[in-house]
Amino acid sequence: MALALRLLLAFLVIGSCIAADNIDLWPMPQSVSHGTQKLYIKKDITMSMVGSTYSDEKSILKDAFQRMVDLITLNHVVDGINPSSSVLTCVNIVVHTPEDELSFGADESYNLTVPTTGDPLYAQIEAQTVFGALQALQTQISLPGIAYWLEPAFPPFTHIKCQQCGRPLTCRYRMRHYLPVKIIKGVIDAMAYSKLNVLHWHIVDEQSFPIEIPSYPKLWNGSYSYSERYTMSDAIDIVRYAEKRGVNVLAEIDVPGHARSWGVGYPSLWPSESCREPLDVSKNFTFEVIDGILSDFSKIFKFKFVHLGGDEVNTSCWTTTPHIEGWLKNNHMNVSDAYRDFVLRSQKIAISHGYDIINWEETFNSFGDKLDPKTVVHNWLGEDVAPKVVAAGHRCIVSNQDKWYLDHLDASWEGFYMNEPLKGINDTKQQQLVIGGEVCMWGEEIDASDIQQTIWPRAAAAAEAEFTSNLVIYGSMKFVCHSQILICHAKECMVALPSV
Ligand code: CP6
Repeated sequence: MALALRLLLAFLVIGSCIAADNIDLWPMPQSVSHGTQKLYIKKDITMSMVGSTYSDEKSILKDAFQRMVDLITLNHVVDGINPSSSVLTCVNIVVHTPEDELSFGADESYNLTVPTTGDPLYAQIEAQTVFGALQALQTQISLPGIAYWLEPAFPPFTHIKCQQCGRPLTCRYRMRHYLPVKIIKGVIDAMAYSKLNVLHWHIVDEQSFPIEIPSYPKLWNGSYSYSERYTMSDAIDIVRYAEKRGVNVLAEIDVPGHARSWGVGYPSLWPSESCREPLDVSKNFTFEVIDGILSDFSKIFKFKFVHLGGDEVNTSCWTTTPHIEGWLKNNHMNVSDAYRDFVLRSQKIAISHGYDIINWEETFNSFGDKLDPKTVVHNWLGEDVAPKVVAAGHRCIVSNQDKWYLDHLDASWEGFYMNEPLKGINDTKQQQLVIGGEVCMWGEEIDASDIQQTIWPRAAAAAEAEFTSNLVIYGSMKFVCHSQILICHAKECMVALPSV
């Protein structure tokens, strides 16, 4: 019944609209239509929630609305105009479910209608979840006709419908320089503008272990410096900040490679003083530490998934360190077996803390048949892997580095726009296993001073390509994905900075 009513409503509204021509929105929603009469916004525009079953106890909508008003005032204050035509005084937001947890696959669809008549004149947002309503507010900020504060604007009657919107891209930056919390929040703001909905935070890498882990308090001895650290409350702050903008935070610990920094505080995690990665596979302590980290993570990072890395593992330290070599022999294992067992044991630990797992594609390439079937395989090397992953029944995130790596500074935004994450996947069921696309900003090339201008606008091109590609570019594409920004830390890049 509810569905029938919704369909009827959608039909009536669309039926009464004029087709969209030249409205500038990015990413472009599924459908947009507008008229030609001028519209003004009242300076003290208010928000209401008449008809909502959602109560906004966490103040998600109220705060988003305030941000919208602040942005519009910041950018477009025009004094001294006494509007003679329509003035928008209120935005009524109808959310149909009380849920306020940002779950994976949350329904972010919305309808946004901005009429030009009515007393009082109010815009109406209708969404299934508060996160759909957030996306609608974001669209409303971006509307050319509305974005001009008390200035005549062109789209009079505007109706926007977004079904699959909200969405998805997974960008990530992983940084080889420490990024202050404020900078990360700035990236999250910009992600929300483009409707990217997952921040993939690659917190730890070879060169730096910047996050506080109460279970193993010496781990962050491996940070660059005392000031280049995140406390638990910084992490909670980031997660909460992101959540309020409809962005999930996917945390990564990259094991067993890329983990040299762990041993600064606990040297027994290294195979030896002279050979420091991958993590010592032969010691139970290694897995106790992983358990401690994931236990602490589970109190902060509430997203359904955790990323366990698994890429670029060079096992030569395992065969050249006598005690590990002996352990391998006693257990009748070669290094490939040990790599596989390391990843699978880490997966079990993460699952015991309630997480679903994401691993980089090398794990699939090396022992795909042994991976937990729920594992999401994260592509990065090339275009030919995703088809194999989904044919094997695994879910996949696509980040093919030939087209979608932001740290390839010469890669153009057109290239980001044109990437086809479903290339080579023709079966509809298999296409649905591609749960996301992710554009990647690794930290070697950027620091706090230039991360934003390096990520954007190319990440926004990828964000829009995913939304609308079924309408605009790729006939067959239906793509629901999520967005991530990967942050990680590496020291070698710091030498590239001019010394002061
Ligand atoms: N760091 C880690 C990196 C990369 C990976 N893992 C990487 C290497 C080359 C390219 C992109 C990313 N910098 N820990 C691989 C996933 Cl082109």
